[in-house]
Amino acid sequence: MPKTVFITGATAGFGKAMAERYAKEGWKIIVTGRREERLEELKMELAPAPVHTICFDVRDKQSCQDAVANLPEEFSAIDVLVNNAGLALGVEPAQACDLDEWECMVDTNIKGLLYITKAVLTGMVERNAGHIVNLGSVAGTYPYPGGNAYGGTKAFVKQFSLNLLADLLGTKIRVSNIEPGLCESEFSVVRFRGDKDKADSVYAGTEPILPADIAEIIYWTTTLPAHININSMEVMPVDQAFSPFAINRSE
Ligand code: NDP
Ligand code: 8X3
Repeated sequence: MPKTVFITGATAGFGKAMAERYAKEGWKIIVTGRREERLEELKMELAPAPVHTICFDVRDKQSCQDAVANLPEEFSAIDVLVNNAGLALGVEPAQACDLDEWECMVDTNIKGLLYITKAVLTGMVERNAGHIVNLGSVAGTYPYPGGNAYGGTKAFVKQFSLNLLADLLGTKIRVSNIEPGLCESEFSVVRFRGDKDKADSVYAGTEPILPADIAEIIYWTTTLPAHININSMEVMPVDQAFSPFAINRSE
């Protein structure tokens, strides 16, 4: 019996690569995002794999609930939920940030993840089976200039994932928080509000992680024996590491 994976934000980057990875293994795939034509292209690319597309914005609570409630029967028993849809907007210091952009990150990365999780969790608990994978980030652990609200949303994802595990003790449901570092996708294009040159400069001269690498890690995480749970996994390219504390010197 093929398993079913529900991937939010599969029109680009990690989500698209995950859809390709799970399809290769014969899974049933539910893919979501706001760009309908990209969802249709992905469905065609993955054919004849069983793919169900749902076009909606994860910031809309009702749409999230409807997306899960109205799944066709053959896709309705979700084995793996990947809460992947998310974004960063800007790298300006907090004092120069746009409050609407902060709200957008909170609404997408936190509230959207909560809406989908709540909608899917009910069925997982009834079936006493399932795996929720959340896309955190190294930005949820390590502060950096300009990380402000984005890092804050990913710190929420980290703690919420751990707290879910605490609540689900005694069930067979698994929860994992995958925390990537520098990965090349549309992430930086979105972060720099469509400025492709600025986005490219983030990855220039270095070897970032690619979406297919994250897809491989998440596929592995969700196909380990059922008694094993990866609580969290921090993943950075070999070309990325840490810096000393910054110190202001007035003289
Ligand atoms: P991409 O920008 O390539 O993809 C983001 C996906 O999220 C798109 O499919 C987009 O679809 C979807 N999305 C964004 N906002 C919404 C929304 N409001 N409603 C529905 N879908 C939405 O980024 P990545 O693949 O790199 O990022 C995926 C996740 O991984 C994010 O949560 C990100 O924070 C996290 N991450 C990324 C890292 C990186 O360096 N790339 C590192 C660490 C974590 P559409 O626009 O069609 O709605
Ligand atoms: C994305 C990684 O370091 O650009 O979550 O914030 S970082």
